[in-house]
Amino acid sequence: MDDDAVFYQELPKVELHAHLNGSVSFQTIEKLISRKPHLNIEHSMTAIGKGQRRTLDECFEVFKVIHKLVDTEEDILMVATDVIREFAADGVKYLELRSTPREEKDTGLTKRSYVETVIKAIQQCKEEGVDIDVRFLVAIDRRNGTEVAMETVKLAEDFMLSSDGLVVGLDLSGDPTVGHGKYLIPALQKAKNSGLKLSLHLSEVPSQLEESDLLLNLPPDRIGHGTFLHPEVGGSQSVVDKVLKNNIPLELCLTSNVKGQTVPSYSKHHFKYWYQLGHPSVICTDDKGVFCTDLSQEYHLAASTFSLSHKATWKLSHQAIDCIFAPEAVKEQLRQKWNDLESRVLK
Ligand code: 6MZ
Repeated sequence: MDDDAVFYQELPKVELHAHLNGSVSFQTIEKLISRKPHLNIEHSMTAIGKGQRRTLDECFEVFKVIHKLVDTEEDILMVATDVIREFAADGVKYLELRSTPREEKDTGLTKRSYVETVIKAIQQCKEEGVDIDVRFLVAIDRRNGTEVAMETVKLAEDFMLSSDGLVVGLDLSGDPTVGHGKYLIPALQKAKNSGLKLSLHLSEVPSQLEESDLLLNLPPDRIGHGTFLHPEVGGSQSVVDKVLKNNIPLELCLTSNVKGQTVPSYSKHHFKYWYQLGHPSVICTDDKGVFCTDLSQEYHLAASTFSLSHKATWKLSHQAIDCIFAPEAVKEQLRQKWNDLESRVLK
């Protein structure tokens, strides 16, 4: 590793946008494939390598393949513990994982046991002493409509109360070209009223401005991607103003957007627009397994593309602490951790 790569690795980091099944590493996929050889799944079907690109539609096909490989409690436990250990090994000190509870009739997996298993993985890593604080966002897949969204909110509410603070919020994700967010507003409003934090994928594709405008009235606590919110790419100033007025942080995933072809190149990524405004912008991975990246690499790419000094990059990772969903006391602990590491990392 060159000196620069060492810096990004050692930089303490906060990861706020990581889909569990998109974060499964090569090694874990190998283990899953050997558990289920009859599926005839090859590794090339679960990841998008260096220099490769796919349409967003094709990315969503990849998730379907991974879901076939991850369909028992045992699989989920392995996947979640592996993913948490990998983030920790990459220097991530605080992680919010998100995942869509799934029911699998053939294996007896229920949505409730799905969430319980992710929580068990988090607790197991904690007991092992893995140096990372992990929280969970229960995800709504927009394609499944109003009723499922409401069920998911109820599940998240139950776990918010029973998981000892591990379930902190709700994510709205899934194929942005399917369904309309307006039908999900009652469920999202209910979640918000009960104290769940909301992170919503907004304007990941160009056609969603009207939907984003509606969902911003909730308002959400964070925005995933927000690629097409600003006027330079067909968005609107009034939508940008809503984001600014409510100071809603953006979760930005450079490699995911480049490989999924929603932005033409790293240098044209909307990180630039929001960062220049001084708006809270958090670098994240999205799907580190599918897009073959890690958070250190994403910070490295952002810094080299937008000429950020080590000091500016440190500030970026430090400011991400303000955007986490865990309570103020956790933020304080993390700030202390950053302080303790600063003189050694930021030489
Ligand atoms: C929107 C995405 C996504 O929930 O099974 N997901 N949703 N945009 C993206 N950009 C590439 N990447 C992942 O993880 C996989 C699921 O996360 C959402 C999709 O709903 C996908 O099926 P889980 O752990």
